[in-house]
Amino acid sequence: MIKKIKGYQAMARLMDRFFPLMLASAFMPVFVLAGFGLYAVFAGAYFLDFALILLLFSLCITLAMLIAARRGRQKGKAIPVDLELLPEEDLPSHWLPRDREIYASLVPEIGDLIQERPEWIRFHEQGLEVLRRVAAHYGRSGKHGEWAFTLPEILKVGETISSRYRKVLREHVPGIDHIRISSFFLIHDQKERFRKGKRIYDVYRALRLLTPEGWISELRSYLFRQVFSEMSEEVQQKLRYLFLVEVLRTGIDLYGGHFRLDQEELGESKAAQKDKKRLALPPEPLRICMLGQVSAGKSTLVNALTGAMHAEVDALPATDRGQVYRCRMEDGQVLNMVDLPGLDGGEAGQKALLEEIVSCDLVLWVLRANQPARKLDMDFMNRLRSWQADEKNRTRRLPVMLGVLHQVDRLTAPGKWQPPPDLKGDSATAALIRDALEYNLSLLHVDEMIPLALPLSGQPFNLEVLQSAIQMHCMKAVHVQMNRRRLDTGTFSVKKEWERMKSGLTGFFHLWRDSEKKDSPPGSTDPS
Ligand SMILES: Nc1nc2c(ncn2[C@@H]2O[C@H](COP(=O)(O)OP(=O)(O)OP(=O)(O)O)[C@@H](O)[C@H]2O)c(=O)[nH]1
Ligand SMILES: [Mg+2]
Repeated sequence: MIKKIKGYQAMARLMDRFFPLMLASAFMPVFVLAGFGLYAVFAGAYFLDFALILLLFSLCITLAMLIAARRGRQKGKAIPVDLELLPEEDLPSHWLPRDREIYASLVPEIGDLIQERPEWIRFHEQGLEVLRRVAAHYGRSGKHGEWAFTLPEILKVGETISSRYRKVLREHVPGIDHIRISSFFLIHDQKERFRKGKRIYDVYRALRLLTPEGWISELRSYLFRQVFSEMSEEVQQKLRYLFLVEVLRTGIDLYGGHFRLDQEELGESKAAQKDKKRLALPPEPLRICMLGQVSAGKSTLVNALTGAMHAEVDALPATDRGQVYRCRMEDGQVLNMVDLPGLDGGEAGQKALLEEIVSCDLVLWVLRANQPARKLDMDFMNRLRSWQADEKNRTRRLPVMLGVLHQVDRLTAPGKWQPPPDLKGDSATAALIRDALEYNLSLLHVDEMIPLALPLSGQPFNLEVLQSAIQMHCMKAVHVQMNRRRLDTGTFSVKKEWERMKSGLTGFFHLWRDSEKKDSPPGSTDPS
């Protein structure tokens, strides 16, 4: 709501004819009143009074039209632009006196150039013209002299101008952050629509001016036309000027040989860059959610992954609400492990789970190997797919789905569990696990499924394989998070975050609880 109001105000500030539009709508009640007035004229026989008032109003309107026409004629006139936007002390300190002289001599020329008021679509030609003039000042006036730089340099020029211009726009154009380009397009489309029937409309208008409704509509359409001429010429001129000044400054850097000096990334060692990344604010932790039916072994898995007994483990339904365990990987990357309540088929529970799942980055979908009933899982998967198919969620990525075929030790008779040395081998247990994997994969179509056993007594089976699979999928999960955060907030730098997270995910996947990290030496596999 606040954003909307801000956008509204910004439109008003940028478009000097925005308020007249508001005024026009205020005339509507007057128009209705006019109908009643006409009735009163006939009913009360006020013909003379009416004619006099009519005459007076016609005179006023004619006067207003004359003024408007005069303003229209003046449109071709030059619009003065303040050329003093960049004072001497704001010029780059690495510029030599010669650069400053060139700058000073070219700024007024930019003032002249923009008086041609080129269409925005052809504005780049003026940018090139400025570059040409700078090149000429630096003695590069030969054929194609202005192109005396390398391809990476020109790309950098574009990048530099864009980033500087962005800053300039924010400084000089009030509310630019709150106006969507679509608003301008909307106004432009309206303008085009009005243009088509212009001729017939003009005749109709002339006739209509003889009636009181005519004046009002005329006044209203006049106001509309003013609004539809998009941003005011003054604002446009200011924007053109500021852009060309940025081109000029970058041109001076380029031809004056300072361009490299101005690039902060050059001269900075790799180690310094690395330190900078480490100093940056911690990125939002990846969210890994445990999903699965009641007693599938989610909490046991959290404990195994974090190497400790934190999550409540019970044969009876235990996790009645989501529990978050903040963990760290070996290299400092933070993860949030979310232990969710089991899928129990209840509508409220399913809804709550869906909310959790669509706002996480990686799902560990825990399936108890000896439980063939998969209806709850499949229903939930269908719910997820239809959530994504919904038009408003089309641009959202679903989290990475990693299936965990858990408690595979229960596929064998009690007391008979022997971890198979090779899952591809001929042993009966390996064959059982393969069948179960195939069956569950065919039902759920997750990205990958890893068999696992964490028997109470006995060694964990395949835990390292699961850890590497998580590690491998973490990169994809980062993309999911980028997408989610971009759509949720729209205010963070995808590039910066990606770099930060990527660098944090290169270490070996081994988790421990955050609070315990203080006591453990870095890289320790023992959480306690
Ligand atoms: N044999 C065997 N038992 C397991 C294994 N993993 C978990 N269990 C047992 O299964 C039961 C349920 O485990 P939990 O981790 O509490 O299951 P959960 O999915 O968190 O359950 P809810 O939170 O109630 O949804 C516990 O008694 C565990 O000890 C396993 O790999 N093998
Ligand atoms: Mg649990």
